[in-house]
Amino acid sequence: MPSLFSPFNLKRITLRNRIAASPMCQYQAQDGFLNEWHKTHYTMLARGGVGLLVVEATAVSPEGRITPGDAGLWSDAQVEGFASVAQSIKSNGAVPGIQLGHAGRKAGCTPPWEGGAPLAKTDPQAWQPVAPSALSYMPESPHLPIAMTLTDIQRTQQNFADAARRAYEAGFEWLELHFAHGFLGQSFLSQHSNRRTDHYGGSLENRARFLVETVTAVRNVWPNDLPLTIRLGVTEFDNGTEHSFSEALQVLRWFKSLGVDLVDVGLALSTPDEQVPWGPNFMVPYAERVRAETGLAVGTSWMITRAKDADAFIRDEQVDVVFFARTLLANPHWPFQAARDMGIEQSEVVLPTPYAFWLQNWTC
Ligand code: 8CM
Repeated sequence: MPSLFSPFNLKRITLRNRIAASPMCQYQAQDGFLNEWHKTHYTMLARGGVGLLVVEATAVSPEGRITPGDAGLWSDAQVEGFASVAQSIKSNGAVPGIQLGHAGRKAGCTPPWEGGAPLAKTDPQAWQPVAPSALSYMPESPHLPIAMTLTDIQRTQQNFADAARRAYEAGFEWLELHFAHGFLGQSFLSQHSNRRTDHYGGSLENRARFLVETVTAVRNVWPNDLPLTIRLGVTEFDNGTEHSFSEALQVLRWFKSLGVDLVDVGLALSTPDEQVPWGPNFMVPYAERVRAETGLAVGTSWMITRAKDADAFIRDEQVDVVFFARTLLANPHWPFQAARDMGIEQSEVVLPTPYAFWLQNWTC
């Protein structure tokens, strides 16, 4: 019977357990380049015992950054820093994953701890965001994104493919495309942000076209024997919650036919008015339905903090992996503590010997 501490196989990859570190933006990069902050941070998380570690949202182009401090893989020169991080994650027993994204109309902001608002137009670091349509996320924002031309769309899809190739060259073994949280992919899918009248807007098939073509472009460069996964916001928590959920299921079926292996079931966050029903484990029922109705492997996150809950979700085959974020920031050794709380023998949990010895054997 699977449990939180059972291995998980996907393509040629085996995770040592079902605990995954969610992509968590650090906003500490410069011009997209990683540095010592990232190396220490990711090494620490990997050493703590997670099975999968997904490196933070990494922009596929400079204008796709959420903030000026985002990680980026839009140039070959950036590969080296990522390779060093991937190598460190791997040598500490976790599978190195990476999330590639483009923030679309949510690009060009200050980090959350400085307010998260769009950069002032006079700020030398500011840039012009692009989006499916010239509609801002905040209704009365003076920062209107520019509607992408067909050339912009094709270039951005090529940016995704090029960044995926670089991620592979850097040694990553698990790829997540960020099509959630109101960023570019999600904003093409949502009727709230996509008002295009060409073949990228209107019907579901048209609104999904940007995502489907991007997945196809990435699939062509990302090796077939490594997991290709998508974080998709599966529902807009507004008057059309069920409608957007059934649309997402259809999109996921298309993704499956293109060779996508797993969905990281996320939020849409398409408009500031969404009434997200925050609460412990609230996305698990959606993930379970995605798994049952598409046959895709799934993971989810959001307010899952208790090992016993996570273990039950795996055991009951509601999800295949569980993504943790703040829980791991607060305690990178949470996997070890979780195993202990569940009465699991040390041999089943990966903790480096110098840590495990003292934690297991020092009794006074
Ligand atoms: C950053 C800010 C806001 C989000 C995010 C991120 C990074 C990754 C992600 O979601 O999946 O919603």
